[in-house]
Amino acid sequence: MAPRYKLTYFDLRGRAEPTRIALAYAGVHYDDVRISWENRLEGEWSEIKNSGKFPFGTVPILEVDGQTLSQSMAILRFVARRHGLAPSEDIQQAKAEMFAEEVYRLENAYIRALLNTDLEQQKEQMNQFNKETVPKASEYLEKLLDKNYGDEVYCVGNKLSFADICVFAFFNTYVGHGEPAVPAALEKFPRLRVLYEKVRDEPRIEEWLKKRPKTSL
Ligand SMILES: N[C@@H](CCC(=O)N[C@@H](CS)C(=O)NCC(=O)O)C(=O)O
Repeated sequence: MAPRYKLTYFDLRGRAEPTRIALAYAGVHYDDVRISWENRLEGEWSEIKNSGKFPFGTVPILEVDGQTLSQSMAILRFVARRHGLAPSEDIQQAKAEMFAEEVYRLENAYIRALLNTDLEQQKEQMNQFNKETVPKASEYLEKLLDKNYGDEVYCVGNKLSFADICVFAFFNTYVGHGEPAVPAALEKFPRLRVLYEKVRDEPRIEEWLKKRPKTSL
C-alpha cells in the first residue's frame, strides 16, 4: 500500500513549498494541512505549537509511517530519496545538498527581515536582500551552473533533483512572489533562467503551480 503522507505548515509556500513541489513531481498524494499564518499568535497555532506533536515546536512537519519528521530540509531530502529526486552517487548528493543549503541560507535572510518588527530595519533588510543578497548569490549560483557541461541544465548531473527544486522554489517564492514568470532579477543569469524554466515547465509541477492556493508568501 502506498504510504500516506501528511504535511503540515502554515497557509504559505515558504519552507514547505519545495517538499510540495517534490511530491507533485513524484505524483504522490498527500494531505496538505495548512494552519492560519495570520492568526498564528492567538489562533490554532498558539494552541497546538506546544502540544507535543511538533518535535521542535515548528512547522513544517511530515507525518509518515507512524513517524513525525521535522526540519524542512530533512523532510525534503527524505521525500527526494524516496521518490527519485536525490542523486545516488555520494559526491553528487553532497553537491545537491550544497545548492540546497545555500538557498536555505538565503531563505533565512528573507525570513529574518520579514519577521523584524522594527519597520525601518525591516525595510533596510528587505532592500539589502533584494539589492545585495539575491544578486550576489545569483552570481555564485550562475558560475556553478556554468561549470556544467554544455547541455546540462540541472544543478547536478543531467537529472532533476531536490537541489533544482530548492533553487526554483526560492526564486519563485521570495523573488518572483509566486508568479510563474521568470523573475526580472534572473535576466542577467542565463543558466539560472533556464533552470527556473525547466523546473517550472515539468508537467506535474506546472499543474501544481496552477492549482496551489494563492498565498502572500
Ligand atoms: N529550521 C526549521 C525552521 C522552522 C521554522 O522556524 N518554522 C517557522 C515557520 S517558517 C515556525 O514554525 N514558526 C512558528 C513558531 O516558531 O512558533 C525548518 O527548516 O523547518
